[in-house]
Amino acid sequence: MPTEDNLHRRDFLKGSLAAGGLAATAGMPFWSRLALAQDEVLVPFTDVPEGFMAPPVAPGAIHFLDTRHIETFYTPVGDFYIVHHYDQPEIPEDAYRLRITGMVERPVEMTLAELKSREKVEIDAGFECGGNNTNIFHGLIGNARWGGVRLRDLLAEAGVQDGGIEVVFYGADKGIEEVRDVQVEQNFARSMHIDDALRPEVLVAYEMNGAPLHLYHGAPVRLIVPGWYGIANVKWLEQIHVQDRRFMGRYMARDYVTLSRRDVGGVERWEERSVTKMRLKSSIIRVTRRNDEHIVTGFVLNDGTPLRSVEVKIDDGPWRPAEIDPQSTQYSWKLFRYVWSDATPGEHTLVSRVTDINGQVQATADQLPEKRTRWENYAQFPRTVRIS
Ligand SMILES: Nc1nc2c(c(=O)[nH]1)N[C@H]1C(S)=C(S)[C@@H](COP(=O)(O)O)O[C@H]1N2
Ligand SMILES: [Mo]
Repeated sequence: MPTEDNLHRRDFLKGSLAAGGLAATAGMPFWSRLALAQDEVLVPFTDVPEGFMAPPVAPGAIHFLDTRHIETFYTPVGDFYIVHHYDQPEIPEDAYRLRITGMVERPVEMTLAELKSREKVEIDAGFECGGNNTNIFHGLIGNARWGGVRLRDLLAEAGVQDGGIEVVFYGADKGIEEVRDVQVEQNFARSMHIDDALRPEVLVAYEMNGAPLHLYHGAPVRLIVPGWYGIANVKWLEQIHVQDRRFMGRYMARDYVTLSRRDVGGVERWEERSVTKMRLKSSIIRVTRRNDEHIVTGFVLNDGTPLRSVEVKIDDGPWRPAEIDPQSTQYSWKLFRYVWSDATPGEHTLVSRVTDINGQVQATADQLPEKRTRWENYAQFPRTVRIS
């Protein structure tokens, strides 16, 4: 982006938010309304290559956000990132069945209408893909209000048997997988321990931002596991299976597995760990100018542990406290902003870091354990801008 780009033209985002049926954020502090003021302009990042563009939403395509243009607390459905590993199955609503099988007293098979007749819960949850990366400026990210039924209510209805320790979630999408040299057809599947499955915030969701789930986001039903990386949120969910041992499918045991060098009880080892809870992370997404003031905006994601602070550092200066959007909830993304009133012309490096109430501090890339896989990128992310 070679020149300052007036963002005000992008009001289609606001339009689609209204279409999603969400209440306006009247009464919120002015800074939690992210749409730019008429006289506010985007300051160009010098680390974004010229011509960098987010891919459009299209059938079969991956989509990520241009994080410079995040303007709303709830990501409009039409701009929420999209990741899928097989096809995007179209399931007619009247043909849909959710099955609960395995180590349960009363196996369940229910229609969408039957699912919707259960008590409905809504929760804000933001998440990112476990493969989100700095080369796309962390664009595999979104925040939405999800509506559905608590997984634990459905499991209680089915009655989990003693010894049922693992809950497996199967999507309707499938592909050919190779295990050693054998090729078989498998559906997308993920699993979790029964204790995680019984967390009250885990939803079998059929709504996103007040509307039925869109095909690309798993229509008609998906799992939402607040606080976990996106991979946990199984789309096109058709079967929940309880079993007495760990599930070892590709996306649990072989893929979305972080290989890093860690201290394992006093011994340094290369360890493989399944991508589950989101790690504590913040990132700057845009810098704007309005009159003499510069405003640095960013996001925080984590596993839901309350935060203590978000801070911004400019060049070699001190860490300065940023404000966290009061609209944030435990599992939403947390947008933050820092008003930079003493910006001087020229190139500057900006970086953010977040600290949670347990005193865990977002580390620099150098401080993190050595990692050999592309998953879980949560280091401090320095950005560069040019102030004119
Ligand atoms: N059935 C199914 N669910 C899936 C996937 C998939 O390939 N198939 N991809 C997962 C991954 S890796 C991510 S990051 C999220 C993305 O959800 P979204 O496309 O709604 O943003 O869905 C998860 N759920
Ligand atoms: Mo992902």
